[in-house]
Amino acid sequence: MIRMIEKIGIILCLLFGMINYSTAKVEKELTKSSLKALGAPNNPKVEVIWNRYYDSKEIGEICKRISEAYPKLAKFNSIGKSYEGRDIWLLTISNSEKGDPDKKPAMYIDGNIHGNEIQGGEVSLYTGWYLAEMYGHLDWITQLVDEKTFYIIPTINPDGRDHFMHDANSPNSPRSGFDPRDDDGDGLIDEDGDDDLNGDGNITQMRIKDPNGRWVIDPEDPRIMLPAKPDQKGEYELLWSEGIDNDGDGLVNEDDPGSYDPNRNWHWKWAPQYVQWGADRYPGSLPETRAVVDFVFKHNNIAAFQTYHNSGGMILRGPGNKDDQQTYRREDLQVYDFLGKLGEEILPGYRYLIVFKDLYPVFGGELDFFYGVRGGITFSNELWTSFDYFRKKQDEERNWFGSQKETYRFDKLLLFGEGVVDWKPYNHPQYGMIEIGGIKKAWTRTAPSFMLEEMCHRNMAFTLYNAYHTPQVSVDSIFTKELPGGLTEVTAIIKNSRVIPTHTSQDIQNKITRPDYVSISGGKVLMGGIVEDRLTGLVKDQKRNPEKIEVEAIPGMEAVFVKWIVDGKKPFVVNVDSEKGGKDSKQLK
Ligand SMILES: [Ca+2]
Ligand SMILES: [Ca+2]
Ligand SMILES: [Ca+2]
Ligand SMILES: [Ca+2]
Ligand SMILES: [Zn+2]
Repeated sequence: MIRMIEKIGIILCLLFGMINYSTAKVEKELTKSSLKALGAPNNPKVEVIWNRYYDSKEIGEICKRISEAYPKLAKFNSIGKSYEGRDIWLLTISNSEKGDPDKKPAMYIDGNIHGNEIQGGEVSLYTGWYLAEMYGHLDWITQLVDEKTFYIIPTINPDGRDHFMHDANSPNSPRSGFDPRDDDGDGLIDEDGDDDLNGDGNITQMRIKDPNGRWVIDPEDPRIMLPAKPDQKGEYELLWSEGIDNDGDGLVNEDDPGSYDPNRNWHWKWAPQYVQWGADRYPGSLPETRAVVDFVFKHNNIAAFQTYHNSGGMILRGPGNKDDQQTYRREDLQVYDFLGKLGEEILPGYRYLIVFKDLYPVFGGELDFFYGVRGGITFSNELWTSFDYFRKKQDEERNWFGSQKETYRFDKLLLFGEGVVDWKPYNHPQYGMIEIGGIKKAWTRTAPSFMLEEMCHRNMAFTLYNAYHTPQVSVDSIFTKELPGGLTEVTAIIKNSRVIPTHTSQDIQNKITRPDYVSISGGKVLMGGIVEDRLTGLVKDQKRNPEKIEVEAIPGMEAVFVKWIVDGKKPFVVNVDSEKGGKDSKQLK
């Protein structure tokens, strides 16, 4: 066969004189002689370089390539448009030949809600790619893609992402989307953002020599500015972010594009702008928020949610504010703790934390929305941590300036200075002679290339276990007992073989998704109900429609017993149908 192809190749070469026969041959030889490293597909159908960052158009193209290479496993579409009209791409991964993906227990994954926090996009995309490529090669992955559905939205802020990548920015800008807002209330919109004065594609810092300033140069690394000690004479004043006063109001960079916080715009414990900066006008005021809200409301099968931010090495759960603590009940906290601790093991240097207690209060956050309104187990990972610099644990001694030293040290020892712009003089129209320099856009919050793939893989592994532990219902077994008068007592054991219940306690309390249904067919059902006490056999009768028993929830790793009195004999078929836990049926012949 190969000979044949070679012959055809040679003939084509002769015919057209332009077929690159030798390249094809070299690739084949390389694949044969190389040793497959574990943890990645050997010969991926879709080649993607995982040590770089992609803009929203490229993300769409990669999703498209995956869906074209694996039509059975991957679907690609847009859930809506951003303010500036970019598509919000969705990659759905599930084996569509093993059931409707929208009816299987599902895991939702998104990234990059904050415009500058881009690497969640790559982690999400890598997850979709890995699942499709490894399907059929690893049993555990194959089963996961057969049983579950992954809804993957690599960026829910494509405007912020693309502006971060293509425009001059600092590592911290833009956090916002690009729906214009008048930040300073002067009647002009987005009139004075940062300015890339030295044209290097980065918004760094400005400093000015000032004998009364309170900043000095670090004697160990002249690129670092340190605050003067209480008894030390200062040398410089810091003027913060690079720019000029564009509108002549005396203030520099006071009205950036957008300037709201997309992660404060959600319909759970939302608070207005004067309580929570960035909340914007009302929950769901942003088109990107609305697109995601509409999507998740149409997908009751989502049992677990994951969102990606940067940075800090955290596996965060809610609540976002302390007044919301009673929402997280004991039953759900057991699930959170189990998965959160698993995450700490998979992600060295990451800590499992609670937003309001360990970070800061958040009102109207996306994570609280997914748990509060949709009842799904939800985590947010803060990707990239200073632990990754030299794999040293955080301690009390390493304050902000301590870790700043490590940031520069890592840059010096491993990036060879690529992450920092050296201070250089600049003649500023408002300030006169100043100096510009500091951290580049692509350093401190995003991983350098050689660490990006590991970040993708480890974070993906965490979400794969979360997806694995979304509820999975089955009709475990059916027993019958013949009763006088041609009646039969049928008992079915309905199991959930995973850690997440079919309804979290938040879901039950707020009746978010319908009950699970356990139904029987074959014979006329006279009575039926859930067995409340397995020892005594006490049954709670369901008066209406006893052939379709409503079950509030099947807890994680537990079973529910359902009993019927049926006028008739075998065969019987028992079905279980759970919105978040999937479906199963069994026949007793
Ligand atoms: Ca303004
Ligand atoms: Ca610059
Ligand atoms: Ca101004
Ligand atoms: Ca400006
Ligand atoms: Zn963030």
